[in-house]
Amino acid sequence: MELPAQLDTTNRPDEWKIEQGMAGHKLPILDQSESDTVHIYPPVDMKLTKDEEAIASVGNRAKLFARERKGWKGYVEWENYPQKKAKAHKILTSQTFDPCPDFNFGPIPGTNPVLPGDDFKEWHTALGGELTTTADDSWRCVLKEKHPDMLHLLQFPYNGEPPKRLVTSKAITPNPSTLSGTMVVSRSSKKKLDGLVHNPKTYKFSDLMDETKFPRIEKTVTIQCSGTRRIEQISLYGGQGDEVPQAPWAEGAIGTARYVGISLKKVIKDCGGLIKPAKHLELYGAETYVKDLEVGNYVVSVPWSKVKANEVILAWEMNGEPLPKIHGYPMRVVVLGYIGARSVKWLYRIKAIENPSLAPVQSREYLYFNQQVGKYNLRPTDGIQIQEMPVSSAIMSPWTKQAIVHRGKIRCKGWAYSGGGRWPERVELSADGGFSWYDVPPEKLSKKGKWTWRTWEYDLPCDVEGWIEIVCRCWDNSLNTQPLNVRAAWNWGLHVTSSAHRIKIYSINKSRELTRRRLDKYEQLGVPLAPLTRYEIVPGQTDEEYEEYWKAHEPRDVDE
Ligand SMILES: Nc1nc2c(c(=O)[nH]1)N[C@H]1C(S)=C(S)[C@@H](COP(=O)(O)O)O[C@H]1N2
Ligand SMILES: [Mo]
Repeated sequence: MELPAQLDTTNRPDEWKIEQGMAGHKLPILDQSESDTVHIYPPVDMKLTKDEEAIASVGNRAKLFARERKGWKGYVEWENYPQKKAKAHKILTSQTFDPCPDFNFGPIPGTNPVLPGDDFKEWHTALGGELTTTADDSWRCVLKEKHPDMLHLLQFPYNGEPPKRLVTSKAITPNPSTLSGTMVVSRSSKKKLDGLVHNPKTYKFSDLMDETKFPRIEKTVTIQCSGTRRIEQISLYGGQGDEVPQAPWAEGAIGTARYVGISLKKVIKDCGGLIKPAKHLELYGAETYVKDLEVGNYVVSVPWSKVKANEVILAWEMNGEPLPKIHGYPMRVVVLGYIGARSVKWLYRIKAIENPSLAPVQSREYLYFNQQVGKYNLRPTDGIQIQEMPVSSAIMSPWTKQAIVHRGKIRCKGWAYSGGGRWPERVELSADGGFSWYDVPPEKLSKKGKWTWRTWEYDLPCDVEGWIEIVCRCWDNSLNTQPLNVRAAWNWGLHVTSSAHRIKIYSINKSRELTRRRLDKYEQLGVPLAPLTRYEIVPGQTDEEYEEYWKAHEPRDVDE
């Protein structure tokens, strides 16, 4: 019989995957709101459009979007020029762009960089002028400044994390994670402090270095991105992170470094102090930020109470060196105990204002929503502005799905952190999915610090053979701890994965006689242990052992 070349089927080519629950997101959205169900398919073959006339009417982009300051490559000022913002908006809305590939439902590309960030790149080139080469400049800077082993999650705006083995190798991260766009700017320029202060001033870099006016502060600080461990939320349910596209962070979006700088409070005092009703400080970073096709600079705010407590630092040195470009050269803000997003890089202006900033990074992103808030019922006012991170922790070694041969103890390593000036007081590990817990002994935790994480190591007792779930959780000094499951903290913004960290491990337990003898046999015969799931080459029992067993025990069958 001739075999048919093609199956005679009406199935779609991915029918099996859909039936197996692996591609349900490829199905049409079902609209059951009326008596007849309607299938809503994504548009096919969407043609990209471009209204050349509208774009040309905006004017000469090289002039419009020119460099704002000498030496500050890539800096276009938006916040001072509403008309310029409107023109940029017009350019971006007069054309359509290829949608970024969605990876929420997988597969996440296995490449490095993982995601190119095409949206952000295209918006920059569409705006043109000074921004034409920003994406390339940024990537060039990454390759020059970052550790060669970085895992680049998003090429532009740059997001990257060190591999796990480097994250906790030292209490001070040798080369911390970087989580944002890159600017190439110079020191020879001024910072402006204005808004609701008595004497608005402009400072040269050297003015701020004047130690008689502004005493130096040196602090070891952990900066954690609110997207840390986002990958666990993504793997559970698709959502919408803020960055474009949302970076699939693992446990490395956190780093600890020693910063040198001055307290922002002193600078405000130097401007004669705040004028009523000022209660917040708006911080301006020089690079271009796009949100919903609206263009601006990177702007957030911190409350005066935080500044007043000397917990907001203007820093220029990191780990004994001038700030690397990618970490904000020449000057960045370091907000102690707040999420990374508030520690503005490439700082050029500070403005005293009454209410938290209306800029998108403060008011429309980095919000923590209730689980029942999603794409179609989301209002920014319903989200909590994320400032202090809750207590969290992560197991950095071993990796999930790894098999481990051990003698009753599994060596684990990781970090623990709490925001807002709280610190990890106890780290606990469970080898049985979170039913029973062991303390990491205090001497196995790195030193306490008000603004820093603690790294830890522990030989976790494990009595069993087979798949186990190791769980890690931390208690901070205020007795806050972590929810036990990702779902409990899942949110549409994919922020703050602070649930206890769970990994699955296959335990090959040599403290068990049977396993030990078996592994010896593998060794004698020179049969490799890996891979785990390969069929047996060394039989579990010889025929003689099998017979012996039944001689010594009751038979399988019973007669009556
Ligand atoms: N100007 C500017 N500052 C920024 C960002 C940015 O995109 N632009 N990203 C922020 C975010 S989200 C984080 S987590 C931290 C990361 O700092 P690091 O790269 O030094 O780790 O920088 C913050 N400061
Ligand atoms: Mo971040």
